Amino acid sequence: MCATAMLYLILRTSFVHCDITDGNQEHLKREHSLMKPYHGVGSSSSSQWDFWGSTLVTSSYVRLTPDDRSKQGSIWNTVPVHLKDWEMHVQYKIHGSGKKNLHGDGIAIWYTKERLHPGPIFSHNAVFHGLAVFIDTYSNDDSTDRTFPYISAMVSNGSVGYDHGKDGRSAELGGCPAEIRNKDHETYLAIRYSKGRLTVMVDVEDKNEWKECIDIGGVSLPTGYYFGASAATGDLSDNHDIISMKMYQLMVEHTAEEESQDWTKIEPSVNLLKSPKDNIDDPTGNFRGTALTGWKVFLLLLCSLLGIVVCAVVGAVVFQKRQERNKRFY
Ligand SMILES: [Ca+2]
Repeated sequence: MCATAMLYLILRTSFVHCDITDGNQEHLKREHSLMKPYHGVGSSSSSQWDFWGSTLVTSSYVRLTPDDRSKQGSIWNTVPVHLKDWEMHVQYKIHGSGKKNLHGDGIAIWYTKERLHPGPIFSHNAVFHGLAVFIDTYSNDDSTDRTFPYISAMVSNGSVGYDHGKDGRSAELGGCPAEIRNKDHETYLAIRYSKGRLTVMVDVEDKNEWKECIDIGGVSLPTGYYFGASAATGDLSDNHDIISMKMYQLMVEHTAEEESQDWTKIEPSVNLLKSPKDNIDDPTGNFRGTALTGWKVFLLLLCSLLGIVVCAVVGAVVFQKRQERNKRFY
């Protein structure tokens, strides 16, 4: 059983490493990417990125908020994304003078219909259409048992908003804790969307190695939405810096039926086989789920085997009794 589980884990890990884009520059989409030294960002009419609020653009980073109270900042791509399969790599750094648990609130990465909609959720509106990935550094929910910083994802069609007081837990699709704050190096996040599958990967240790954080199927996202990043501070604060956002097109074939569909009309949704709550606080959920299934199969086999043994014993006893009875008659 243990060997099967280990083999699964190894296969799964290697799958993830093979499957992620190699960062092929040919597939880099410059119109959706933000890179040093950020020429023209926000300052010209031909700029492909707008910035808002406390955002400060230097030649080596884009600071969404400084390490000061009550700041809100965001940066938005002005060009809608018309790729069906993509991968966004975000290089960022969250750092500040606050001690453990005395810092906030984090960065959100958006792929939404709305752009530049300031609001209370990491300086964006709580109600949105599309995808959000939260790098949440502050636990708003006192009763939580989870470790922060925590990375989570949410897809919304505008009917459900992000619950800031509960760190978005009721609507999250999955997540993982990640020690991303005050590192000596920069940290990375990859969001991949391809063929209805959403994968979020993190590289916290700067080892050039992705670690899976979220991986779920059944996700529908349209084309024509915008990428953005936003951050906010409250009573507690941090520097929230974006170093780069690099967008890669994934070369994936689609069926003729999929190609003929109007992808801009797709409603953001998730067709979960299990409820979102099952994903909570269980970054190894898939792995454990498989092991559990393995145990169920094992128990089923054991029961079947015991059943066969019992039947055989009963059968043998009955047969012997009959033989004895027969013997008596002859
Ligand atoms: Ca929070």
